[in-house]
Amino acid sequence: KDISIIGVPMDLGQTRRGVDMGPSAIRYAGVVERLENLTQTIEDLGDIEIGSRERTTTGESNLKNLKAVAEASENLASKVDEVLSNGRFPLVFGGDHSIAIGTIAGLAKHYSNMGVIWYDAHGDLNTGETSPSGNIHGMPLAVSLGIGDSTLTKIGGDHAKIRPENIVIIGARSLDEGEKVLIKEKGIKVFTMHEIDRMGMAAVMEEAIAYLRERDTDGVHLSLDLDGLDPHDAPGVGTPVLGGISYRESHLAMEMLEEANILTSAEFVEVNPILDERNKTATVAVALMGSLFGEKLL
Ligand code: DIR
Ligand code: MN
Ligand code: MN
Ligand code: MN
Repeated sequence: KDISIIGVPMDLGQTRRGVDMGPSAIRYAGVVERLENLTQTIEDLGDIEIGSRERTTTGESNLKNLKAVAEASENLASKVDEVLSNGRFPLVFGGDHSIAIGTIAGLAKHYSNMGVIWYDAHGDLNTGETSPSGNIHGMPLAVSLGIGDSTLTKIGGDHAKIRPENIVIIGARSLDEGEKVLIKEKGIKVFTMHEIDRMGMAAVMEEAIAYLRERDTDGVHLSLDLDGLDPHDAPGVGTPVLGGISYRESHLAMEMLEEANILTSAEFVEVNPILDERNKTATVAVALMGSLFGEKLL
């Protein structure tokens, strides 16, 4: 794989400061050095431009910082589109999870039946109506389905970017009521922590990969929110939830994705070095990327 790194220093999709430093923290943890021997080539395209940084307090929408998030998403979508046009693998670093709106909008220019693996404690399926927080980082999966505020759903074209039956959520343990309704209504495949505990991560990943293969996807995107992991292993996140996926289980998941050779893009989000313990969470992210791009124990 020829990888192009895109940093997105975005913190406007939620209210805790520091997640905009995620891309720096991941670079500091040595991502290029770690991956450069595993892949054919790796280039770092630097960070994309984040629009007007002032936070909107009032406005016509209950979505926080809507305009700035939309602007940044447009920039990111163009950059992801460009990387794919060059035949390269986009590897995106967040920033909060609202950046997935732009990543997926860019990917959708190249894939018409894309699969998405959403590795997260949360569903990120809220809309302005169902959101308990107004934080856009809780909405990107809904937006990518074409559900939610039109300022966001129209980014990259006024159409749904992905199909509900092409989504697999892994690690869910904090779903809002409206998200549960949407999951059932749309028939979205979810492996909650219950299934991970019960089946084990190996069986979960086998099923997830087989499920996406059956859908005849033309590309598969991994959107990995570090809060999918247990806070013990990934403490540097804005919304930690106890009882998460372990470090080892996460490595296994990455190794199985690498073996299956189905991924065409990936993003690692919600790394917040201000809330972290000595850059542990970025270090974990980089270690997982090692497995994802072919590092072997022996
Ligand atoms: C919550 C938290 N469901 C919300 N979402 C988070 O604000 O919509 N997503 N933290 O990663
Ligand atoms: Mn998320
Ligand atoms: Mn999350
Ligand atoms: Mn541990």
